[in-house]
Amino acid sequence: MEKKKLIAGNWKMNGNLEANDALVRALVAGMKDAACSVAVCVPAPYLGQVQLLKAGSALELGAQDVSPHAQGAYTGEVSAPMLREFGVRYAIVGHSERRQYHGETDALVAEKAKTALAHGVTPIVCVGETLAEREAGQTEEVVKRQLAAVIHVNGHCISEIVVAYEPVWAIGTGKTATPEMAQQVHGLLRKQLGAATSHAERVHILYGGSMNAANAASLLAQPDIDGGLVGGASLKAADFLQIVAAAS
Ligand code: G2H
Repeated sequence: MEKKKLIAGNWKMNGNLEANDALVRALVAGMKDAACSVAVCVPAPYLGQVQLLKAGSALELGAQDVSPHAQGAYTGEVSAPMLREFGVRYAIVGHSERRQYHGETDALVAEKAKTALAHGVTPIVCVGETLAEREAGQTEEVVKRQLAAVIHVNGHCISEIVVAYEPVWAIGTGKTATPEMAQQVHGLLRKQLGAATSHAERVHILYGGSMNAANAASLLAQPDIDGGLVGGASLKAADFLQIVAAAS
């Protein structure tokens, strides 16, 4: 059976009660015929709101981060069991903005992925090279190192993760990797997964980085691009729904 594509919106630190209401209602109404899976990863305070708004629809809920700990004295953290109480299916881990602004290391990202999985939340593990790393010819080495950190912690249940390849230089910049550039890295990641698990074909490998209504179809046509992690274009229902249509 062919794997459905997955389109996940990453709202980042955007939204408010009124705008979220309009956006989620429009998504729910507009995705009725979608043949792909659709999720929105929303800021933690809005999880309850979006959980209620999406009730009864196929829209899945995601968080943008998760604690490496299940509970305890960790001020400011949100745990995977808390996320589950709000019906959260996915949590982004290791987004480059968290690696860059919050000093998240490969080891921390792996711990977050492990804890999420243990509590029934699927981690969307982000990997990607900076412009300097690409120009230095280090793309393969960087993404493999980032993915290996997670695979080695979670070797037995690797098929339960989602991987997102997000070249850092393409994030929010309007510059997109060409479909061929993205496919080349996705192919490498698939091969790496294949060396670790017999389920590599089942793993969704998403592309992220200025995906929009105009470029989605050509990216999604690549054999190892199983969906998208969409930032800016996920904040407008019409744009996001066009990406969903391109994946359906
Ligand atoms: C990459 C992406 C979403 P954007 O961060 O994860 O954002 O589509 O705005 O580049």
